[in-house]
Amino acid sequence: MKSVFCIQSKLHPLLVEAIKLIKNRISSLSDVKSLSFDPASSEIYSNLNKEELFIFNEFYQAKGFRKIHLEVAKLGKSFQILHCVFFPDPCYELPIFGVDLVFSFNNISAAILDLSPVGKDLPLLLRSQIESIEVPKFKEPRTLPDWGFIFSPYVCFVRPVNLNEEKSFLKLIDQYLSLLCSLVMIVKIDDINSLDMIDRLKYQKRYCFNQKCNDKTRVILSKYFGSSWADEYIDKILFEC
Ligand code: BLA
Repeated sequence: MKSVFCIQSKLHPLLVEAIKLIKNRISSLSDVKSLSFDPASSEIYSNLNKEELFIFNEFYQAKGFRKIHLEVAKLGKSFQILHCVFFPDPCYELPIFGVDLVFSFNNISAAILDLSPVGKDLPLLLRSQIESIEVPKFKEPRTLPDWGFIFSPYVCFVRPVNLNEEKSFLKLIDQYLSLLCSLVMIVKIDDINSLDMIDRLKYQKRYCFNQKCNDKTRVILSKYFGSSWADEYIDKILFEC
């Protein structure tokens, strides 16, 4: 499989930087291995009215994570999207890391980042660590949709208005990932049949179920690839659980 780096010349520089920092964090994890996936869903190329469409997917597994998914999509001239989710191994007391960067006509229209709980709250230690991060004040915060109750109180959902804010958002991605990567080394590992593990899996399913309620993702994918393809892609690739 080609790496997403091969297509970076076609991408917004901020997106390229985000990919780099996420990949650096992934390679810092223990026992990282690339998950092989059906090539038909790893690299998707298409054309619509002479507009080039592509979606690149990379999947990894590592100690503490059952699936790490990094996706970069370029849908014609209008949209560029970075989507990344670290789904934890439910035996580990770890949150779900998620980031979505949506560029519309070369401007970021949505930047969202969270460490989402897989229980009633985030673990206490993580909460105190996140609170020590200095979150910059973004000028255009955005309102979460109804299904956004799956996110933590520390979710950052903004439209960065200038380069400064774009850089601040990148820094925050790295800080959240840094916390997650240190946490994986010290958290408790529960037994595969433990009640805690079963409960965390239930929360992962709830996370995926609610992410699937994001009509904006469905609308965009349907516009370019048709609605049944979009539904299947959302179910099987983006939020399979
Ligand atoms: C919003 N997601 C969006 C939007 C688009 C996409 C077009 C609207 C942008 C805007 O309102 O300005 C599209 N996102 C995609 C597509 C993919 C994608 C096509 O990932 C993949 C191919 N979404 C996630 C993850 C999170 C997430 C992991 O995939 C959170 C960590 C959140 N995206 C999210 C939220 C919105 C959004 C909360 C705003 C939804 C709304 O305002 O209704």
